[in-house]
Amino acid sequence: MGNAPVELRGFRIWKGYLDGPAQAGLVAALRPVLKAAPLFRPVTPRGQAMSVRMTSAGELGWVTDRKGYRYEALHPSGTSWPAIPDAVLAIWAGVTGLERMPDSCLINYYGADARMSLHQDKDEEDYSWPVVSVSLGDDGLFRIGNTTRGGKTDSIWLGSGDVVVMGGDARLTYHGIDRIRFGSSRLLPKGGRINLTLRVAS
Ligand code: MD3
Ligand code: FE
Repeated sequence: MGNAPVELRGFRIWKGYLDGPAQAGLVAALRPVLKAAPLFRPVTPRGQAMSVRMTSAGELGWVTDRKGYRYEALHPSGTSWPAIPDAVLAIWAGVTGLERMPDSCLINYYGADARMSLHQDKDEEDYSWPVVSVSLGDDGLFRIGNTTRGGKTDSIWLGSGDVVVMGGDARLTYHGIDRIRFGSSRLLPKGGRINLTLRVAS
C-alpha cells in the first residue's frame, strides 16, 4: 500500500503506507489488546517517570522500572501480553519481506506533552533484525541522529499511517520524538499519538 519509501540516514520511511480505513482497522484491532494489557507509565532506572505511556503485545514486552530496561514475558499486572494482531504482522511482512515475525510489539501512547529523548534501541539480542515503527493519530516530530551521541540531526514529521523501517547500519542510530502536534488527527477519539514498534527481541 502507498508510495515508494523515502530514505533518510538509512531509515526507510513509507509516508502514508496505511490509508484511512487501514488505520481505523488497526485502531479497532488494538482496542482488545489495550483492554487486556492496559497502558502504564514506565519509570526509568533512575526513577524518572516517562511522559509516554506504554504496553506491549507479543511474546515479549519492553519494560523499564528501577530494575532497568529489559524485555519481559509479563505485563506489570502479571498477565501475559496479548498476541500481536494479524493486521500488525502484515505490515511487518509487507515492509521487511522477512519470514521471521517480530516477537514484540511495543505500543507507545503520546498525550499532548509526551516526548521521547534521543536514545538507541539496544535491548534486543540480535541487531541484524530490523525494527519497524507504525504511527497512528497525531503527528510526531521524529529526530534522527547518528550511531554515536551528538552530531547533526535530521527531523521529520511522522503522520498517521506512516511506517518507518530501520535496519542495516541505521539499526543503532539515535532517535527520538521531540513533540507531537496534539489534535492534528481525528483518528483517535481522545487525540494523541500511538506508535507501534515491532522488533525481534530474542
Ligand atoms: C529505532 N519509539 O520505543 S519509533 C522506542 O515514535 C521509540 O514512539 C519512537 O523509539 C516512537 O524505542 C520512535 C521510530 C523508529 C523506527 C525504527 C527504528 C525507531 C527506531 C529502528 C531502529 C531503532
Ligand atoms: Fe527507540
